Amino acid sequence: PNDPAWWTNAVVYQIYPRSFADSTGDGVGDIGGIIEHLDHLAELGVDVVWLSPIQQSPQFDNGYDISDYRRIDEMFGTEEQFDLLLQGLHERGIRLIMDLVVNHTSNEYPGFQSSRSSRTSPKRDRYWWRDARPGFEPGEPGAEPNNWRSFFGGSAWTFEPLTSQYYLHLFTPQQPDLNWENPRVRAKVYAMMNWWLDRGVDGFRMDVINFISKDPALPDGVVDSSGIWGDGSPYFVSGPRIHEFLQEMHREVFGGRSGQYLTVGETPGATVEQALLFTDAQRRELDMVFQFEHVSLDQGAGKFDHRPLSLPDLKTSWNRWQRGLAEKGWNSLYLNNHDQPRVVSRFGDDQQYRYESATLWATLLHLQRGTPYIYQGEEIGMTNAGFTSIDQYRDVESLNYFAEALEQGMDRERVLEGLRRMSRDNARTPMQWTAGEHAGFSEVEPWIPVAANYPAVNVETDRAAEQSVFGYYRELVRLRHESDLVSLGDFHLLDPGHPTLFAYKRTLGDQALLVLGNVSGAELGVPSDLEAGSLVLGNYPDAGDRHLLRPWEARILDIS
Ligand code: ISL
Repeated sequence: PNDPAWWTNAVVYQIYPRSFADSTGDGVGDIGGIIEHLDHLAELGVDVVWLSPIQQSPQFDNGYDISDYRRIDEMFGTEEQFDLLLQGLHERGIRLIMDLVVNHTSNEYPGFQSSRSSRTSPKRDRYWWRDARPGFEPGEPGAEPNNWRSFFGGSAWTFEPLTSQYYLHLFTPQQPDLNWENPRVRAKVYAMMNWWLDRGVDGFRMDVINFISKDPALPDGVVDSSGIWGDGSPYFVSGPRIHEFLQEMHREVFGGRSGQYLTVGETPGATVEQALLFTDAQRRELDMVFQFEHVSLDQGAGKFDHRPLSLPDLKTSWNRWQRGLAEKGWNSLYLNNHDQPRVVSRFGDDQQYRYESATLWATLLHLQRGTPYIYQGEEIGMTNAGFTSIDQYRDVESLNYFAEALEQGMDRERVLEGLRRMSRDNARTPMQWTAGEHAGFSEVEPWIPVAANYPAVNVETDRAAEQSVFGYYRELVRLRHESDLVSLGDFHLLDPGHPTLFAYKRTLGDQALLVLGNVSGAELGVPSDLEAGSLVLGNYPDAGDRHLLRPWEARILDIS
């Protein structure tokens, strides 16, 4: 068989540049700030950095709305600084992957400006323009071409009086969707990707890449609880030509290249079966995808409607993904990113057992088969923001939801409670470097408030502590690098129905590891058939009692 791909024992670190480190004193993180902290990444031992978008953008959705795909936004620094960053990473043996946002552009992208200018613009067909619904006056309420709801509230269509038609945007009106049916659109995207690879980057994280192929009929979706809006996802999630487009992209961008690249697709709503098609190496589409099943288990009717996580549900879900991508395909492993609340607050205990629960979740994630992703701040156990007032929030999704929910008569405190739990801003507060002013992120007031716990939770304090989250992550990264069993071994879930014990085995040849996690703040008896092995790594200072797991205790045991 072929040698395993280089990324099978790699660990990726995600940087959200505006919240990482501010080197210019304007309160916003930037490339210079990343350069100042390269040794932090090298010491953690990661192999790849994924940068959230730094290209020119009006920043309506924090850079996920790009207006010039080949330029660094001034707020993040200069072209030279970008090249220095790339060089600094490469010197440390770290690869760099860029965010590729090509389901949509910014509405300020020149191609969209031309497209919207007239019905006969040569670029008209690069976006989705449609007439009003038959029988309605263009622009009047209910006249949208279909009933799709946008992810960030309201209709997915915006009326353009200039030409009396509507354009499609699955996200905000400032993020019009590109029409991938148009071969010119695809050719432009591939040329741009090649341009970045020629500049030296090592691959891409592809934003909502499974949304790029839409059913051109754009049919109405089933109406949701609002009674107005419909769910268009059956017509754009893994749409009719998705595999054709990804195979074409692979051919046109990576086909003639011999370097070591990484592609990871963000694929909300993807099933295991679809993920297998995306990541089966023989199909030449993507190396791996981010799936969303495990981060949807604590949601009810919508994202802000909380329900408690059932551990058996999580085990069932992860097990299905581990088994489904065992022979072919590959998993990416994550609990955090810039869109998700912090795992230690979400599924752990961010007070008394912050260290223990942060390292427990790290263990359960990192000992699986797949490529783990660490989101900035996760490696020191950063918590949710703890915002109590709406004017602390910045995220367009959160602000739109707040306005819409109040308008619908929802109780203000309940809405704020939903945001406190689930807002994307929980992940976007400034990186906490020190106990000093503004957490060492900036010399001035940052663009978004620092979480109040920074005097206790910060890189400097954590790294000096006897029990350091950073130190523990470092061990997990080292294990993956050193052990074929960790990177390539088979996964076997144990005790699937247990409400608080998470147990699994990894096996490769005659080697075997047992992973045990107590997902609770109470002591837990170890089932007698699992009282085995010698401790490889654990999150308590001593091996403890083999019959008993302490609160949020995690153990990795050699049972070869
Ligand atoms: O966080 C979400 C909203 O509840 C997700 O649905 C998110 O919108 C989805 O995962 C797509 O995310 C990506 O594309 C968005 C951007 O806002 C996110 O930051 C990005 O990760 C539009 O580009």
